[in-house]
Amino acid sequence: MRTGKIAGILSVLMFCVSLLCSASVGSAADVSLSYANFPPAKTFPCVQMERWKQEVEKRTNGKVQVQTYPGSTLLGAKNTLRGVMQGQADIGCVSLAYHPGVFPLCSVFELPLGFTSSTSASLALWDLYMKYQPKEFRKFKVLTMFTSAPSNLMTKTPVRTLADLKGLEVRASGILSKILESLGATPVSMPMSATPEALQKGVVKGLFSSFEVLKDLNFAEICRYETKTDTAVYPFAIIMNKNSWNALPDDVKKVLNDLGREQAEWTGKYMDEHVTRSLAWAKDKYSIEMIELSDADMKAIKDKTLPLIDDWKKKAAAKDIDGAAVLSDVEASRVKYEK
Ligand code: 3IO
Repeated sequence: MRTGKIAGILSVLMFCVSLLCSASVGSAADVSLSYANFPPAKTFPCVQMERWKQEVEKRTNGKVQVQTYPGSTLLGAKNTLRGVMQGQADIGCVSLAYHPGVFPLCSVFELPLGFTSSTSASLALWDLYMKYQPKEFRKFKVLTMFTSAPSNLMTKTPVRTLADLKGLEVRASGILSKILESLGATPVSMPMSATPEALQKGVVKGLFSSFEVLKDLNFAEICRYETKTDTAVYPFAIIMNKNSWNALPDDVKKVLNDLGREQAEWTGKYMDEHVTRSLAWAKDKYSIEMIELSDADMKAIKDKTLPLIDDWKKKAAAKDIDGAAVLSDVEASRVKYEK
């Protein structure tokens, strides 16, 4: 009887304490934002996501809390656009090349424009976005943008000459698939998140992307041959649901706006350093072979992919975009940031 009474009082007390705790946890953050990302947590789009979360939580003194969902746990590569538009996530990461025709202006970055680093391409992409505020993003608030490092071939069999590439099934996306096609390969378009299985099953014999995935997705184990082409990058956008954005207090909006360019640069630098680290790791662990093409093949890549720039211009013109002006702005940025 007595112990029963004490136990009763104790449980009421503990219940009150738990109520207090959950109330304080609930009020610590005024705003909670969900952030969907398609590839695995170790990859660079997710590393930059965690960095952005940390910075936002710090700079808003905990007023904003960000819940991150890597590895397609909230939205996958192909449904992030719709998911963020419909509010299934507040924020999402989009690889523009997965949506041909949807981004007629910013897809310019999928062309072989001669960027040699993710840092310079990311800053140039952000500048282009800020200058043109293209209507392809009108349904979203764009928080930041960045690109991969220049793309290279990672294959199961050696590609020592362009002739070795003929008919080879290689995974890419968007205009980068057209680059492969113009070089004689058989491109298979799919998101990066579908690539491990496609390589495993032999649906593709290699991929065309930046080298850091040799480590982050362990592709070095299956793709022992790496052929340097240093061609186009993959552009990315971090998009936010418009209603979620409009509901933010002004001071929070300012923090997020101030972070846009800085995040683009941070991600570019992280990527460039990580490519170097990943290549060293892949050499050490799997003795990958790095192959350089002949000068003649490198020139052939330039010549064969040149028509893609005109194709892009025509498609841009159909959407009332002055492609020549865009290309000359991007070239000016390239020169400025590659110095
Ligand atoms: C990429 C996408 C997801 C994870 C790691 C990555 N490294 C480079 C990319 C670029 C890209 O979107 C792609 O599909 O190759």
